[in-house]
Amino acid sequence: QGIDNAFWNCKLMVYGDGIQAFKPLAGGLDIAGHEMTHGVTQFSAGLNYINESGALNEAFSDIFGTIIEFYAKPSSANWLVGNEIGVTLRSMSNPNAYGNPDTYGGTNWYVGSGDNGGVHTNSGVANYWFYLLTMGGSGTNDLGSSFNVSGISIEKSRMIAYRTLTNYLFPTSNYADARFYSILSAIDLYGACS
Ligand code: 0ZN
Ligand code: ZN
Repeated sequence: QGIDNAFWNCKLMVYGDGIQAFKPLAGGLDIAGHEMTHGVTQFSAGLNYINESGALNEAFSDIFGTIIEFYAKPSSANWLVGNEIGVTLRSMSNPNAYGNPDTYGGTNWYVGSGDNGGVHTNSGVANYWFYLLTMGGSGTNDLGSSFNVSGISIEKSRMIAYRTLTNYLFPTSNYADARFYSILSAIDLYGACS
């Protein structure tokens, strides 16, 4: 009671009932998906919940939480995490809007020991990866590299994300590993040069 949060404790999920702005957290489909994905990650890649591996762990929870929302509620689904409970915590389409980075080492990239090394902050980079892969987009990132990505649809992007998480990543995987193995997963699924 009186908790504005939800978590997976390695065995079970806990959902707060929300205090003022927060409605009961079990009411958010993306939140439930986020917490359940922590269980999937624990028993597959086992990403350590600290620093870059922890940021990837967090991102996969946001990614599958959002995939579940799009699957179950296609007409109202969105790229925000938590808006169904009255408070938006993160944006996958624009991580900067909530103080998180969209670029590795870019604006808002967290260096420090809080929040297990910024796991809920640096997740923004992989969240934005999944958004771009799905929806496409173009621009110049914080490091001055321009990009132009054609979205491949969530039906395909979710397969790449799931294969990366469950077939390849391991407890100490970092962002460079995620890059390498997500490309490998895409090749496995859709062919070289796809
Ligand atoms: C975290 C687990 C938080 C937790 C950890 C709670 C240990 C108690 C013991 C997670 O599953 O990664 N909860 C999610 C989260 O992103 C819940 C979201 C999906 C609704 N929490 C963030 C955090 O704890 C954001 C957040 C939620 C927050 N409620 C808050 C931030 C209240 C500030 C105040 O940072
Ligand atoms: Zn989480």
